[in-house]
Amino acid sequence: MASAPALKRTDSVVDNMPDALRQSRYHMKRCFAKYLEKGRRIMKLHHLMEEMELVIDDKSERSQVLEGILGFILSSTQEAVVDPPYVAFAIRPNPGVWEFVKVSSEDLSVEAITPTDYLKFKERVHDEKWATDENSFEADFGAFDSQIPLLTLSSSIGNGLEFTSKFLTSKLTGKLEKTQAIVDYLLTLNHQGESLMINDSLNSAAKLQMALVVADAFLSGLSKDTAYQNFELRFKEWGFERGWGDTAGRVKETMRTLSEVLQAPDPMNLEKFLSNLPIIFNVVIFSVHGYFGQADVLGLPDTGGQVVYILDQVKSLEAELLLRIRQQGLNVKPQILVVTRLIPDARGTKCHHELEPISDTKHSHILRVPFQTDKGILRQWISRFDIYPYLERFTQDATAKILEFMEGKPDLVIGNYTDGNLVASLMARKLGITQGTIAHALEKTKYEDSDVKWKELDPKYHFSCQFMADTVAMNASDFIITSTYQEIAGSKDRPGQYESHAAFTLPGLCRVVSGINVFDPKFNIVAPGADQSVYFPYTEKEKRLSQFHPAIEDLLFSKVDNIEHIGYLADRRKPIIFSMARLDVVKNLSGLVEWYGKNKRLRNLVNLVIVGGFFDPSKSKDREEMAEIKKMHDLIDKYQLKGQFRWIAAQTNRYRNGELYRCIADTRGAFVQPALYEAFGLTVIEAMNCGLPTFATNQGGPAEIIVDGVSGFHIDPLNGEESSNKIADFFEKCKVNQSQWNVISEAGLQRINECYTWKIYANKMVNMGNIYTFWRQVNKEQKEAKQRYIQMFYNLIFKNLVKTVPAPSDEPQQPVGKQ
Ligand code: UDP
Ligand code: LCN
Repeated sequence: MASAPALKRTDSVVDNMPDALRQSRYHMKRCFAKYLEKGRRIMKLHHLMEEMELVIDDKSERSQVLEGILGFILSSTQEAVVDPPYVAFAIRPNPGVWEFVKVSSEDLSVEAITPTDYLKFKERVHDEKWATDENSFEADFGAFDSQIPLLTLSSSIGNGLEFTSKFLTSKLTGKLEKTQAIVDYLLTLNHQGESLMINDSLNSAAKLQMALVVADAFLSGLSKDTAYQNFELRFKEWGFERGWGDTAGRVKETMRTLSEVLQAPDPMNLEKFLSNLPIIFNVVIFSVHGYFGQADVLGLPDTGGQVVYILDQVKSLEAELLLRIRQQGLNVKPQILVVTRLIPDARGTKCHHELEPISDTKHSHILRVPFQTDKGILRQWISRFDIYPYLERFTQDATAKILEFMEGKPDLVIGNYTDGNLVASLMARKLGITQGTIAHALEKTKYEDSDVKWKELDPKYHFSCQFMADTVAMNASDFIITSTYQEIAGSKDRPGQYESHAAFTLPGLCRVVSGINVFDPKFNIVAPGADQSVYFPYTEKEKRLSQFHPAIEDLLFSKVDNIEHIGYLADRRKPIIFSMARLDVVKNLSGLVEWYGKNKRLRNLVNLVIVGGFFDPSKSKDREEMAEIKKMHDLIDKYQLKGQFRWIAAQTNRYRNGELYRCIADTRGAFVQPALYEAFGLTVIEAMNCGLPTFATNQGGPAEIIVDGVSGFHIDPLNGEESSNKIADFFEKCKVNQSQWNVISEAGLQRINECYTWKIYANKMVNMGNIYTFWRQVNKEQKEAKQRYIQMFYNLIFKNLVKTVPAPSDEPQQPVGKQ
């Protein structure tokens, strides 16, 4: 599209559009007439453009029309609804920012409309009666958020913690009495009934401030290393309890920070003080669906990166809690419980065991609770799409087990994916505890028009349950963690996963006129890492796991076909391009094989190795996977790949996988992640951690992980020719200049260490747990009102929808790949 002048910040589309249309009135009238030709319908941007091309077939005339504001408005249009004589436009000038207008095709007049009106336009295409019924059900979660401060810039979305500290600071600023909220909060802190930080004798800001002055003078006389126990009794007399620090030095620092906050609050000190408070000891993490285990589960239906993420998260979180608790001077053992479903038909995994300690942790466990029905315990795996009928009972059973195991309430509950987040919301509500939400991937944006077409899709996916559950959880949650910006607010051209819940409609069921606001400070981008004891650079020779080398040599280079590998590499001197994923359509491994097959230059330069799925389609129960397996075999034949391509079945040993990435790096090869869409993409950071130059999809998370051309490369999964040439160009350059490869390898590692480590993650996670717990307290009344509304929504809408999900038959379940 022609480069168009951007709208001025203060100008809205509705102000600019009339002039823009007027300037090209003749062509626009014809265009609108064309749009109207097919009657009511929803059009995407490419439809609008295609039909415009038909009307204005002269290229230079067209570019003239598209120059200026009109081009800008059209390029920002996500969607339009034709409803003669009107065309309604949903325009997104910036991430998270939407404007809705309706244009009359008769006189090209433009009128701003509300999101509700726009949704009604959409509904009319699918269910006119419902759309025009004045009493159709509308859900408005935003109505309860009038007191919630919102971020203003698109670029700030996802920096919620920083913003919350600033807002809290403003609430506490002014007279000393305004800081009473902190004192009241400190008075509530305890561990198993034993007060922490202060006791009732310091029940006002003035008393606390005085006591801090006295304590500071006293601490100045002690050496920094003096243990807290040495002055504990004296502090108790002054009203202080344990939790300020383990040594005089640390206590003094915490007290100074609080003194400064009481004197004149500033966001940095407030965040520092709240982050270091002893608030979180016991954490529950829900990951309900799939096979949750520490071995032999990856690649099983619905079981992928989420499991890897949570196990690594637990290790880093426990280490962070242990460190903080020690520094707070407390002798408390933190507990983290990952709660999942117990599956009696465990298919060779440990998913039928109730309790399992988590490796490399001291106090963390997996707790498995079965799904109960009227007929007893559900034995088999069921797809995440069919899981809704079991969740309420599961929450009750799990809550009872958790309370028993932890001997009390957890301090924080974190949900994962739709099912885990719903369960976390129900439990958090019941126990009155802080809740964090992690989606990994929301399903809604993966299917075009999945909301308005819900009736069509529901029998297979039960999206009505899923979207309602997601909306409940994201509204109930105190904070939301995402791996990337795009997960919240997308990119310039594509709406984010959360953003797609801002306003949507399920005609005949519910019009969500305000589902979530991506400018809400509950959103935080906290990217995961990869376990650096497993995924470390290929250059760290002394750490390399050489015991795996014979097996990897066999995996890559033996000439036999067996159940673990097929195909072979005739010229082993060539570098290897490598990919590893579940064999889902969206992962596009077959796409990569095709690109490679078609690109002679690339084939001459490198070999291709793929890890994923298995080779016999008749053994798969998943239709998608079956088709992918067949496609892979066809491609091997079609492009005569024998001798240049090795296909290895899914691998479950992460230590050996780590070494495999490094062995690929030894060949001076690269990792390629060609997914049609990837929410985050753990394999991308695993490969980069091993020093393997990485080419990854520009659709989704990897586009943020990699800085194109600096720490790796972006590839367009929809343009195989361009992508395969980009890879070939790189290897050609490396042939001429060996150092090219090292430059990208090292920059990839640098990027990881700066942004994608579990240490950074765990630190932020505990800070969030602490600060949002305080925020929750400060915002108690409003939160309660919203909770009531959410509960009503859950009871009146969600619970009815659940009844439409059929119980599984005795047939083996149909696994559906998880993106
Ligand atoms: N993985 C594996 N064996 C396989 C395929 C994948 O161990 O055959 C691991 C991979 O190393 C990564 C995870 O499974 O840790 C996949 O996570 P990712 O975020 O890439 O994708 P997801 O499967 O969650 O969509
Ligand atoms: C789910 C996905 O689809 C991946 O993109 C993520 O990396 C994984 O979860 C872990 O968050």
